[in-house]
Amino acid sequence: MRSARAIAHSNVALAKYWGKRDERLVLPETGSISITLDALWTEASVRFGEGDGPDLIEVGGAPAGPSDGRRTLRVLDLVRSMAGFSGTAEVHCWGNLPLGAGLGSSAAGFAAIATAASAALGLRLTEAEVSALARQGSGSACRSVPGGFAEWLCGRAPDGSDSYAVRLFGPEHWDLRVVIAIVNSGRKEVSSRLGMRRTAESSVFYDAWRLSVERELREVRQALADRDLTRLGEAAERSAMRMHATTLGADPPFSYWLPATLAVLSRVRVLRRGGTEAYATIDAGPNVKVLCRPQEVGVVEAALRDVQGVEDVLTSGPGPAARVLPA
Ligand code: 2P0
Repeated sequence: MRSARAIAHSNVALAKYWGKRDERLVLPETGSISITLDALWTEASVRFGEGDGPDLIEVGGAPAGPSDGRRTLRVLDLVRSMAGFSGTAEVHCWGNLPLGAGLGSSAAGFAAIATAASAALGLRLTEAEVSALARQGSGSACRSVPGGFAEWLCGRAPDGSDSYAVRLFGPEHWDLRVVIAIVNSGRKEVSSRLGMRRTAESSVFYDAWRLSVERELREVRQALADRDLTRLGEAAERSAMRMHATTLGADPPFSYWLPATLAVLSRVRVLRRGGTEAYATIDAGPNVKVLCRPQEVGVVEAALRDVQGVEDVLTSGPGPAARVLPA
């Protein structure tokens, strides 16, 4: 039976990816670094059969939307071509992540699909090759393949062969926590893909962003190596604020933030003034992710729950690599 099941966890970038140098191959303008989230995951089961009917792609029991469907097909076609196989595929994904809310559903989903699909056809790929495959479903997915604290290497090769993620440290390296304030778990109006395209093409701040990334990558790498929360948190906040600043400089301008996003940012600063080390980062959505130490999770969770407009709060530690599950 040509089938396999895999699990992958979502991730949050500490140094953000925002913009592509190649849309088709999903090659980034810059490198990025993330922490994998143990608490947020997607499972994918992939089954290949003989025959030439259409592929079936389901997410959470319903047919995948056009964008997810197209991107899944791209990953399946790459796997089929590597394996010299031309049959049809059936893909089912499920997990505990709201879709398109900036909580990394596509990162976990495409990491799980790439892992399961390559295993189902018996391809013996390296972790880097699976990561490059996941990247072509969704850029941030490449970082969920090695898991832990991962760096997506920007790469230079026009074919993208050197653009994949590597594990800087495993999840056991640092018991950091990410407390997520859910402000809105609905699908965002501007997808990440469109948002970063519009920004890279039209934002008057985009060049400044691109030039600022190298320093943040160095800072984040060093802070992770030293387990230095102050250095990590400050770099992660700068990266997030600068990424979001580029959206205001786009034409037409846009923002992923809601009023409660700003209220949470303000509460995080109040926490810091009170001596709790907490630092905020925000992805392509209104929800805020707060980095802190395990012993301060209770204080941070309570503070975020208290902010008007926060619907829910959930906490995660660092998560593992994507892996094939027993049949
Ligand atoms: C990141 N984000 O580094 C950045 C920060 C959102 C903000 O990667 O077009 O779903 O599929 O490569 O990976 C979200 O965008 O976009 C993302 P595509 P993706 O995590």
